Amino acid sequence: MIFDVDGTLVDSERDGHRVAFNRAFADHGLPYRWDVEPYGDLLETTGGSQRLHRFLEAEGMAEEKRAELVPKLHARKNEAFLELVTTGAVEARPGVHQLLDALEEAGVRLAVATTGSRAWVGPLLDDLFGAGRFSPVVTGDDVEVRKPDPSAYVQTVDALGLPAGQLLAVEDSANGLQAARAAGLACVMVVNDYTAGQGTDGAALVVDSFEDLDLDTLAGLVP
Ligand code: XBP
Ligand code: MG
Repeated sequence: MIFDVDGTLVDSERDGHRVAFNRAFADHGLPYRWDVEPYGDLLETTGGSQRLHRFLEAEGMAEEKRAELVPKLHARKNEAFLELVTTGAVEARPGVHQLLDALEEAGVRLAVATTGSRAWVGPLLDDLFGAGRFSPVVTGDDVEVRKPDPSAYVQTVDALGLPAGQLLAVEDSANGLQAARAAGLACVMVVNDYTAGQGTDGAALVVDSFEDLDLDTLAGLVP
C-alpha cells in the first residue's frame, strides 16, 4: 500500500503547515496571514514553494523578488513545521496506527508517495510511526513535477518492483487521486475537512475515516 502523507497519514495542514507558513511570514516581517478557511483554496496548489509563489504572485510580487524570497520562506516554514511535529501539534489521523499494524501483520508492504519536502517527511514519519516503517519514501524533492502529476507514484511503483495491479494508493485529495490513477493504481480516498467536497471520480472507495477501513475491504479493492 502506498500512502500519501499530508492530510492522509497525518492531519498536517490546518494546525501544521498553515501555522508554520504564518510563522515564516511573521519572521520575515511580512504582513500575510493564512486563515483556516482560505488555506483550503490555497491547498489546490500542491507543494509549499509552489503555493507561496502562487499566493505572492496574486499579491503582485514580482518574479525576481519571489525567486529570492520563496526559498527562504519555505525553508523557515519547514523548520517551523518540524518544531510543531516535535511538540505534538501534528498527529496521525484516527485509526491510522491500527490499520498500519494490521497491514504489517498481514505482510503488506508499506510505502509513501508525497509531495512534501524531504527535510520534514523523514523526521515526521520516524517520529510518528517509527523509523524505517515505510519503504520506499518518495518525496516532492525526488520528482521533477509534483501531484497531480503521477511522477511520485511512478517512482514508488518502480522502487517496489511490483505490478501496479497488486498495489493500492491511499489519498485524501483530488490532486492525489489524479496522480495515483494516472500511475495506474487503484486508490482509496480517506477525505478530511479540507478535501471532503473535492472530486472523487475514479476512486475505488471513499471514506471519512481510517476507522471505516479493514483488511478484507482493502483486499477486495486489489484486482
Ligand atoms: C501536500 C502538499 C504539501 C504540504 C507542504 O500534498 O501540498 O505541499 O502542504 O509541504 P499531497 P511542502 O498531500 O498531495 O502530497 O511545503 O514541504 O511542499
Ligand atoms: Mg494529501
